[in-house]
Amino acid sequence: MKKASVLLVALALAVFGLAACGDDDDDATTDEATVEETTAADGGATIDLSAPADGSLAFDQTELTTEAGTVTVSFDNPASLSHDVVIEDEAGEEIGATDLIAESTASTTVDLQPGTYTYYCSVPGHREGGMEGTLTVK
Ligand SMILES: [Cu+2]
Repeated sequence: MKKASVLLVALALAVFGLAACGDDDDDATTDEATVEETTAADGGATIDLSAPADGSLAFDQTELTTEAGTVTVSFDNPASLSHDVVIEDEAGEEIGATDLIAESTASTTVDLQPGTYTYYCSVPGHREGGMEGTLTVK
C-alpha cells in the first residue's frame, strides 16, 4: 500500500514536471520571436549569403548591393568544409567577419558607409579558389 502511494506521487511529479517544462519551452520560443522582430524593426538590412553543400569553393552570390547603415550578413554553410565571410573596406581593412563554420550558420553585423567592399572566405586557398565577391553600398 505504501509503495503504491509513493509510486503515484512520483508519477504525478513526473507528469507535472514534464508539463512545466513544456510551458517553459513555449515561453522561450515566444521571447525569441519577439527579440527577432524588434531587431528587424530597428532597421538594418540583412544579406543572406551561402556556400554550396558540396563543399566547392564558392559563394552563391559574387555581387551584393545594399543600403548604407547597419547591415547583418547572415552566412549559411551546409558543407562539412569550414568557411567564413570576412568583409574588407576599400582600404583593405577588415571591418567584420563571421565565425569559421561547417554545417552551420553564422552572422556578423557591420556599419557600412557608401562605397565598395569586398567579402571573402579567409581559409587559406579559398579566396583564391573563388570565394570572393563585391559588396556595393549605396
Ligand atoms: Cu572557405
